Amino acid sequence: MTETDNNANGRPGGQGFVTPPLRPASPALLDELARIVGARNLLTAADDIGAYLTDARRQYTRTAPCVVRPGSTEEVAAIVGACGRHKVGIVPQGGNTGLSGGSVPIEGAGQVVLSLGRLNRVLHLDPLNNTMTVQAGCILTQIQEAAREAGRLFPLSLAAEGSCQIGGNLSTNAGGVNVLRYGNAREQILGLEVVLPDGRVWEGLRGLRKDNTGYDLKQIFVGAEGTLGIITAAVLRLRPLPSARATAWAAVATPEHAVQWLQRMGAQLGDRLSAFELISRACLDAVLQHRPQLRSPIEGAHAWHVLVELVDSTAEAELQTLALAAFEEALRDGLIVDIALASSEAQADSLWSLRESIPAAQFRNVKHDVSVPVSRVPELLRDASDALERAFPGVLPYAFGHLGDGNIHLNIGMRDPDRTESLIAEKDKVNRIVFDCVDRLGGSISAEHGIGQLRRGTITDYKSPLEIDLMRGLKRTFDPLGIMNPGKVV
Ligand code: 2HG
Ligand code: ZN
Repeated sequence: MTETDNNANGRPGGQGFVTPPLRPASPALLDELARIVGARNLLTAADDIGAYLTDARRQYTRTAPCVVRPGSTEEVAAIVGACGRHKVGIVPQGGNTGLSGGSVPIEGAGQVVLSLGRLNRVLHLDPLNNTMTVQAGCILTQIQEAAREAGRLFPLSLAAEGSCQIGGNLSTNAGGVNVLRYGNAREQILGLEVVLPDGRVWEGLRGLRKDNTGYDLKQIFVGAEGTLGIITAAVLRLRPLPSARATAWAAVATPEHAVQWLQRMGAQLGDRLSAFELISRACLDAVLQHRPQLRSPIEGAHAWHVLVELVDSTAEAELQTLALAAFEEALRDGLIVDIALASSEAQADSLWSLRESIPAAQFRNVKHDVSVPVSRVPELLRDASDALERAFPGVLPYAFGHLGDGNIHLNIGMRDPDRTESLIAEKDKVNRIVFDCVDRLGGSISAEHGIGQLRRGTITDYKSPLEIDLMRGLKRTFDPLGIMNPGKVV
């Protein structure tokens, strides 16, 4: 099944989930929306709404009758109520940086895009409770900075942090580079405020670390990609701000060595380990070509690299000493071949810019965001590459990602770049090969990028009918009219 299997209402046809038909937004609904938010916050001109209708990866360029920009939770609730009465689908949107098309409409359904960008205030910071209450449209860097100013850390960190919004991060359960130490977006919240599909507001902005009073409702909305309701505010968990950081770039002979080194570092340094990113030679080469001003931190052509970061609340020198001892041991035992330890913040940042340039350096190919148990990552890399080479001789896998979480971005191009487009034309077959390997190893076909419209037709092949049934049951319970982000997830 592909994205084209979404019918005009975004309903999964013939799969046992029937919602009442939805309609395209009518002029009467647009009038109502303009009354709720004021005419200047209802965008309808093609030039004004274009940027909201193409996703970050430029996979989908859609049409929509309008983009509505509420300025308060009450306005969000009123919009949802109006769309419900008119039976019109709503597409909640944060920074529109998602990678699976969850934040842009499906084509031809006349859906209303609801942008949360004006809900951008930090509402409260409680340094003794280590919490911060924010509106959904706050940009991730704005939140990180507010936490830092209070001497705290908000640890969620990802490439799009300068433009993604916390509501979107939570709705997609974003991952990023610090999951190893701090967990996914899911682990960063204590409470939520959510506008439900019937227009009621669930006021769950609690700052409690213990609350054992039945189902954990907030977690149902995290990762639901706006299909069960719209997150309008959140109580975030803050952490102690580390005072020391050690960042290094290592060459390793094989992914097996990298996994063994990861385990060794975990045993030696515990949760000081905050990032452990695997980078294949193809990725590093692509970055050096794409950004010629950057340099490889290590001489020689090595097949695999690891960017490792440790943080602590001790003195910088103490952490550096611990790190050096661990790195020397790894070199002596042959777990790593070579290593460069950053000796300044600037050097650490330039190691990170190598890593962060990878997505742009290999933009056009067949992308996968998969996870398997950490122990099985080497098998995944080998099996998938072998199977792809058999089916498409001359493939070039760009493998990189969050090895510490078992999450690999396995993006497939061709050694001869002129043949990449013909591989992209066969992306369904490429996906199948990769996902079948992942499935055999007990993995997930979407580790951190969500389902959106990109993988909606695929999850039914890799989740059990029971899981799909339970997910559809939730959807029906929360959103019987099917107006919330139709055509996404389930
Ligand atoms: C990353 O880890 C992002 O850089 C993007 O998840 C991955 O572009 C990609 O494939
Ligand atoms: Zn990633």
